[in-house]
Amino acid sequence: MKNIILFGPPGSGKGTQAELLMSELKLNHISTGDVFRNNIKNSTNLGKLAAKYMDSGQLVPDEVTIDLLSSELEKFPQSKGFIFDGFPRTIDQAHAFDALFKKKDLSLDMVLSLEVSEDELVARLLKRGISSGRKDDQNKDVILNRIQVYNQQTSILKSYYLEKLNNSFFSIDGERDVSLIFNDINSIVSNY
Ligand code: B4P
Repeated sequence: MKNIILFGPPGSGKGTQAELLMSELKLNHISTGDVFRNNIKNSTNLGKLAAKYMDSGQLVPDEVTIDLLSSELEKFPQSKGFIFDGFPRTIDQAHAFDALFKKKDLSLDMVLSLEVSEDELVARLLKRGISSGRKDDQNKDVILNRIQVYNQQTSILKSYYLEKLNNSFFSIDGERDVSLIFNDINSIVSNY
């Protein structure tokens, strides 16, 4: 079983690389952002709540996101492993994740951290905003807020996992062609 966290700021390519890795390794892909967006699309209570935060670039509250992650894991009891994309995003989420893994007797194998400059993140997200219809990608202030939230609440997890996993934390230059980034990720994962 392989459990991998794809880590990085908004627009760093987590979703893009997770899709490629999922088809290569036949792992389950859990993207908290995708689950929230599906709930918004279907106008569920969770979707209505999540939209209030996502539209302005804030994080959805930890207790909601942690419960969601836990129930997503339950959906795949026979899984060969998971790619976590967009979770954890706060230190409390990371602690809850540790507790959940311990309870389920699972282990985290590696964290792959995509490094991309702020200018490139803004450019990518604005570009996606034109085609995707995603509200949080259409407004530069919201994008800048998401990056600020990342810097304030999420980036601290790099040192958390670096200390926790040591040799299994990998920083990857995410400011290159999608296929070059994937080649690096694939070789890290296959040599692990
Ligand atoms: P997410 O859905 O996780 O979205 P993201 O961070 O914007 O996207 P990602 O990094 O996956 O970028 P992608 O590959 O798509 O989160 C959205 C919101 O949900 C959050 O702001 C928050 O409100 C909420 N949320 C989610 N998880 C949460 C949690 N755990 N706790 C609380 N709240 C949570 O790439 C972006 C664009 O770049 C795409 O258009 C892609 O085509 C392009 N791209 C990718 N790689 C490229 C490359 N190498 N070169 C050029 N372009 C590239």
